[in-house]
Amino acid sequence: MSAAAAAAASTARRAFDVEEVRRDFPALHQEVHGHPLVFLDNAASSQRPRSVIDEIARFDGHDYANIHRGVHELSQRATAAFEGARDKVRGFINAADRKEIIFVRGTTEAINLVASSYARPALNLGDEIVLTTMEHHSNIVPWQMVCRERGAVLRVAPINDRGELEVDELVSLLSPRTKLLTLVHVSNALGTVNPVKEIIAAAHERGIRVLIDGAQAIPHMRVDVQDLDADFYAFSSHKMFGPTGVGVLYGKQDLLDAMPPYQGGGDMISVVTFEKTFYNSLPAKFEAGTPNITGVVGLGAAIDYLERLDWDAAIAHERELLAYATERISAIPEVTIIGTAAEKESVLSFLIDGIHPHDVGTILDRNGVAVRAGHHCAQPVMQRYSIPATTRASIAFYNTREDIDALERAVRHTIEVFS
Ligand code: C6P
Repeated sequence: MSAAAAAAASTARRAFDVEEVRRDFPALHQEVHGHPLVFLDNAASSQRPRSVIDEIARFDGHDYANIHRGVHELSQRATAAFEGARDKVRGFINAADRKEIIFVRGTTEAINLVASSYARPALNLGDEIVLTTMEHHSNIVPWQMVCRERGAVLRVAPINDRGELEVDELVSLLSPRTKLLTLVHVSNALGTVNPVKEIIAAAHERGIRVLIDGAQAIPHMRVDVQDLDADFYAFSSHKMFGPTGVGVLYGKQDLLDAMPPYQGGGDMISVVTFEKTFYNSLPAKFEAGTPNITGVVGLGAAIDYLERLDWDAAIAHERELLAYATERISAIPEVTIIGTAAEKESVLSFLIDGIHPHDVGTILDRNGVAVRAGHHCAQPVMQRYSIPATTRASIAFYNTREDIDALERAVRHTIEVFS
């Protein structure tokens, strides 16, 4: 981008004003059980701004048709919107080429794609895949499945009591038997931010490729896949203010080119005969069948929204809120915070003495405060702490100090109810 274009883009970006930002999110302005909604379940799915909701309605009402197939006007408009979203994703994560952006259903499918098309052909008896204790089930089970099939094994890097990865121990697990290292960028259960750039460099020194589960990182930091030098990076639209049912696998072009297709079907072929089929080039090779066209267009609209935000200010606001929430909630004597890493984003997981997290979540809900209670699809994290579950408040840039105050009041009320 030229200096003049960069200056124009930065002036076009809005200064961060949380009250103004909140006006963009219609779902935030409602009462739940007679209380103003306090939405602190953003790590599960974030709310969508009006611009995303409107763009989906406009596209569906005006430009919708199947893509890549039609010679007619609507199909061409829909194809342009779909492929335009790919360009937006490329720019958003600074991928080198639009061919490196594969649209999938979400982080889960992105990881399954790599397990199936990258790991399965590479794994032999006794080979290893290295991951960490703090992975989401989506970044455990696909590897278990493919390891079982190929006679390979998982090696698991430990975390310390604060919920930080033991990086030296992880690096010591990397060996000539390691066929892939896969780890989460930001833990959904603990909020820990892993030093992925440093870890990727250590893996690359040993010739090992790395997949990063970026589901919880992408809404909270600027991710630059080239700067990280990630080989694969997976994320979901619905955690970054876009619609559900769509996500992205970023992969380096040479790796994706060398991988076999994940699924067979329409769009991923160039020539089909009963004797032999020739596959399409990237990215179509990995996008068999009619995709979630509207979802991809909605993701593009979410990126447009995020590109207009003042990210530095939004991130600073979120960090300030997390620090405030940590201070307020940890000051309650009955509360224990699970996950106290030095580098954290967005997530406050906690226990209240003698009260099951599901009961906490239910009473918080009665007070208008939406949180998640459970194992957060990260049972090995719960096993690490010998607990069944936590209550998890997760912050987005549209939350406020008043939201945290309401959370604190609701937590104190919960303790009173049970005392
Ligand atoms: N975590 C949560 O409440 P999908 O469902 O495919 O969009 O994302 C799966 C996934 C993978 N990795 C991480 C780190 C995640 O946090 C998630 C989804 C949600 O924490 C739902 S379980």
